[in-house]
Amino acid sequence: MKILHTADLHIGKKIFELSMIEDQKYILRQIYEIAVREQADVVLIAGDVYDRAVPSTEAVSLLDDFLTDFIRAEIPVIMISGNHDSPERIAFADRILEKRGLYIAGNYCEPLKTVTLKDEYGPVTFVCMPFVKPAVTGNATASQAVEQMLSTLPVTLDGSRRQVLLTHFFVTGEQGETPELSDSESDVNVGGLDNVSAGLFQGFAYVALGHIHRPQHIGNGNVYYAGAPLKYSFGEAFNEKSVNLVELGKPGEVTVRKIPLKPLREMRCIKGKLGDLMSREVLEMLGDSREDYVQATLTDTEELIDPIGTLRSVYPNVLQILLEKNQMAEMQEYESGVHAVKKSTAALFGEFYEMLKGEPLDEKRRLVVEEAAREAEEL
Ligand SMILES: [Mn+2]
Repeated sequence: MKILHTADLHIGKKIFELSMIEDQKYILRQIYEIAVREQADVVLIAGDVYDRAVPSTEAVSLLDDFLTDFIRAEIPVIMISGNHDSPERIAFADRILEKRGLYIAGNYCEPLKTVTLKDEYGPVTFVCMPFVKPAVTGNATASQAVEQMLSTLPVTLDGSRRQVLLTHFFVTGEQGETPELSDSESDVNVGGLDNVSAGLFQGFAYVALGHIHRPQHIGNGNVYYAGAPLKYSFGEAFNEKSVNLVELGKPGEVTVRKIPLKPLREMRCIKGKLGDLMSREVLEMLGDSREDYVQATLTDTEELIDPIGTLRSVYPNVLQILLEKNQMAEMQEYESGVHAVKKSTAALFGEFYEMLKGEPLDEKRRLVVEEAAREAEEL
C-alpha cells in the first residue's frame, strides 16, 4: 500500500499580512499530482489543516477543491485536526463524507477513530489521534493523554498487523531528543508537559506526525514529521519542503521516500547597501528570483528615505526590511544599561553614538567628546 503523508498545511496563513493563498493553491496542486503520479492508495493529512480555528472563506474553498480532487480520483483521504484547527468545524459532515472516502477525525473521542483499508497483503488500520489538550482527557500531561488513548485501542501493537498512526503532538525521541524546529511553529513548548516520547508508538508500522514544520524522522521507529509543504518564515529559507511516500509491504516491510516540493515563490534573504541591492549587476544575477519573497537586510549607516518603497520597485514581493545598525543597537542596549554606572560620560556618549549611527566614534570625534565631557564635569 502506498501512502502519501503530509501535514501542517496551514491553509489561509498570512505572513507579514500577505495572503499565501496563491502559493498554497500551487503547492496543494503539486501534492495532488504527486499522489496521482505515484499511484498513492491513500493520503494522510496529520493536522493543522487550516491556520486558524475560523478560516477565511478563500481558505475553506481551497481545501474544498483540494479534497474534491482526491475523491474524484478515488484516492481516499484521512485527516485529523491539529492545534490550529477547530475540531468541530474540520469534522463537518464527516459521517456523510466517509461514504465517499474522506475520513475526518476532529474531536477527541475514545476509543480513537480507526479506518481500515485493504491491499494484497490484507488490512491496514489507520488510527486517528487528533490533537487534544491533556486536561480534556482528564490528564496532566500530553504523554499521559496519549498513553490513555492508545490503551483503549481495539488493536494489538505486537507488529504482526499493519497499523498506521496519525497524530499531532510534540513527539520527541526515546531519549528525549527534540525535533529540529522552524521559526513558523508559533506554539511549541520544548521540554514541557507537551512532550510525548516516540517510544509510546512501538508496534505501529508507520507514525504520520504533524506539528513540526521541518520534515524529519524522530526516534527509533518509522516515526516521521512530514513538515509543512511551504516555508512559512524566513528562518526556513534554506530548508527544503517535502511529502513522504510510504510503502507498506508484508507486515514489517516499510520503505519511506521523501519527495521534494517546489514552491511558486521561494523565500530569499538578501543583504547589502540599498544602492547595491538596486544595482544592475545584482538584479541581473537574481533574474526571475526578484519575484521571490524577499527579506532584505540593509547595511547602510545613514538614514534612508522609504527603503521599502524603493526596494519594491524592483523586488515586487519584498516582505521585510531589517536595518543592520538597529540590530546591532538592540544587542548593545541591554549591556550598556547594566554597566552604565561604572562608565565615564565620554564612554557612555560613545555607546549612544554607536547605537544611533551603527558605527563607533572615530578618533577625531572621540577626542572632541572627551574634551567636552571633561569641561562639563569640571563645571
Ligand atoms: Mn503547524
